[in-house]
Amino acid sequence: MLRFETAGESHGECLVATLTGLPAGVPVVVDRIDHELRRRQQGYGRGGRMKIENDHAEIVAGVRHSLTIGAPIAILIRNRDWQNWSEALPVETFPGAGEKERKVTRPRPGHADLAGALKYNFADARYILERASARETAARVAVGALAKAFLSQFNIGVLSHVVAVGAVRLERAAAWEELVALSAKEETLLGCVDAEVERRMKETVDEAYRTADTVGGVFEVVVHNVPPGLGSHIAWDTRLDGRLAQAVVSIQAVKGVEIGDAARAAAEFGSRVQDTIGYRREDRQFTRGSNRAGGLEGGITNGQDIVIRGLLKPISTLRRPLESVDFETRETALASYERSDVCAVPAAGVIGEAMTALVLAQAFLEKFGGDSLDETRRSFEAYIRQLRDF
Ligand code: EPS
Repeated sequence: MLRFETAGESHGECLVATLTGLPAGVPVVVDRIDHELRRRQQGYGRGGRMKIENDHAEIVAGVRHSLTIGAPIAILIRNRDWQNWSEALPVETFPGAGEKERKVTRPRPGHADLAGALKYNFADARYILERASARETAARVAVGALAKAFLSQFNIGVLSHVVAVGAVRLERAAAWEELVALSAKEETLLGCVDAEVERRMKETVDEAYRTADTVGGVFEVVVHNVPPGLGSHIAWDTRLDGRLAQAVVSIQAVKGVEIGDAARAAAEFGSRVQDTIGYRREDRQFTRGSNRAGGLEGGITNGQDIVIRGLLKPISTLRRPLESVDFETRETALASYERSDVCAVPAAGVIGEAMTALVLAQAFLEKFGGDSLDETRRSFEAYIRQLRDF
């Protein structure tokens, strides 16, 4: 069973991730992981923190001579900002530590501050926001890059693009090749495949900057070349659509998930939303008239691209803060503000890719198993023969 965990506070020493269950023999290139980390740091609207950090994956276990060895993989990503926080967030307290604390006593509406402080019984939301912060997603992207490396051995690709920033939307489908070109770019603006729409998205972010506000949006993750038969209809928790939805909605600030054309389909008659079935005799392949189902039927991949969207609310840390209550005085007060991102939709897309790749690699290993990549490949190839002979 493939599983991962992360640890680390936003302004602590580092982030840590472990990934357990990847077969032995998967090629790992640290530069590829760093490329994904760099993609996550980018996008127009990112805040001052991204000028401090330059994320790099330090693999400290589970990979030797550029191959996984079947053991748990552990990755560290150091926080450069830690040097500014070592006295505010020490592991062991020290005389005078109280004066160095950077308390957050005016919880931000929309952040985990208040709910977390109540739950963990802290009179200061600092420890809550340190862990709730989207900084944690750097660790997810690092292990997600390993899941992608594994899936790429089977020619499966996972990429994303931005389909909306605020009210500005991309109104056409994006081709896989466009996503490939987007992901290879050294600089990301807003991660949209259409330059004109991206320009209008930028205007929306500029408006948020001007008005000291923030803006959300929608990203779309596409999984290309996925075989039919991953996930299963047999139980609620084996359905891959549900598992992917959980993975995407677990990303900080994501409040909604859409698979395929779900929102449009809900407003249409049934005859207009299904994907008709055809057959091509020359290569003995079933074909589909469209992909409104987003590659999933009955919680099983159907061989079409998986298409899953994450709906991001605007980031809750506002330069023009909203009304809150001070924990100490219980008086009305404006919420805390230090600094923040104004828009993080492209970054969320990269995180969505990582989460999707991790869940998909898990479903893939459930079906094909294998302690070594060769063993997984044998089982995969036998299944592909079964499909051909169906
Ligand atoms: C975040 C607040 C900001 C973001 C951070 C998420 O950090 P800071 O408080 O240090 O300015 O930059 O995201 C990252 C650090 C990152 O790597 O994505 C929050 O409160 O969620």
